[in-house]
Amino acid sequence: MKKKLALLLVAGMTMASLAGCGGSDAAPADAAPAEEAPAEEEAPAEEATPEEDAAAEEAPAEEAAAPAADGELIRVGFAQVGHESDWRAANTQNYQDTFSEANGYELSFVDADNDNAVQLEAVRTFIQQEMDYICIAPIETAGWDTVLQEAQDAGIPVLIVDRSVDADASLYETQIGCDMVAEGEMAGNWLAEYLDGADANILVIEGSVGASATLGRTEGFNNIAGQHSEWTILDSQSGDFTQAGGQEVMESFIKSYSDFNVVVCQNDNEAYGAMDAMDAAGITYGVDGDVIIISFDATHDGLQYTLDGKINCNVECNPLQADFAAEVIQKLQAGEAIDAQTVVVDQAFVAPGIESQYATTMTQEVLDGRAY
Ligand code: GYE
Repeated sequence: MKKKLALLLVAGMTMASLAGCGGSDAAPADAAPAEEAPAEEEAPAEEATPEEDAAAEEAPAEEAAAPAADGELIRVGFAQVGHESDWRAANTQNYQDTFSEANGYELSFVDADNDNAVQLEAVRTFIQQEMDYICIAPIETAGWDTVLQEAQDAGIPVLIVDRSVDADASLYETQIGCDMVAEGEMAGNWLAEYLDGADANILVIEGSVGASATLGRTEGFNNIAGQHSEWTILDSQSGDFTQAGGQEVMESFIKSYSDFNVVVCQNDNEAYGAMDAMDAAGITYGVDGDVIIISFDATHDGLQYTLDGKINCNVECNPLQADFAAEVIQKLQAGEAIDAQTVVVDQAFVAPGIESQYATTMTQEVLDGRAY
């Protein structure tokens, strides 16, 4: 299973690179360090030792980095959103595994706890510390121009990772992440297919206000909802991408609305909270229940609920993105051109018994292959 996982991940990474780079020569997950000739050096996953296999499950994207020109570690500052979700925990772990000293990096990690001011301060501290590179997973899209200009003036390349910013693209090197609008559209297209013309009274538990993940998923879902006059979006409130937030919003929805048949949760943790609230209120959900649940992220636990038929459809967002950032840094180190954007490719999963042209039907095997 682990070998299969490693192969799948390599295939996924390559696909993502191709998708993001328009078929460029982006190195796949286990390619050789950037300084060396790439393709021939690939180590096939089948040859991995059991230990390497285990490592692949935890940190599939890890690759040995070329050290800085002077032989010193490459200093990377990472201003992370926070620790609001299982997705975030997996993303953080992936960065810490990939940007390790063994791989040639010194990673300075700041958890901004979903606080914009803390995140801006972290970036300014990285500038003062003269980091070689700064990675920012922006809490919100807005408010970045000034600090990005400061980084540029200091000559420090910035990588915008996971989420995106609403700033002049000349102020940063690249953006790496999932296509959030496409994720929202995937959810909407699946729902249209599943309902097949039936009415929908929809409640949306959004992610954090102002985050590109929230804005994009909302926009994408609304693009499809706009094509369905038989759908009504009753309400849409932020659950902050947390389980507690999802529960709180769902509890208030239950007080305000008696007639709903779809709940869209913009991440898995919110879905857990929403399910708790519906359990407490005696509302049934999932394939055998009254309410259809759509979730995003497709983390391991989220997919367990999908396999169990509690979440009807779960749209993936792959948190294992650090290798793409490492690849960009290696290319910049080598003076090579980089792509302005890398789109990490996602898919959707549906509960057993559901067949969909937009999604993969969950099986135990799919769940066993999920590393996060
Ligand atoms: O969906 C959510 C996390 O930005 C894609 O942030 C990320 C989102 C993810 O808190 O679980």
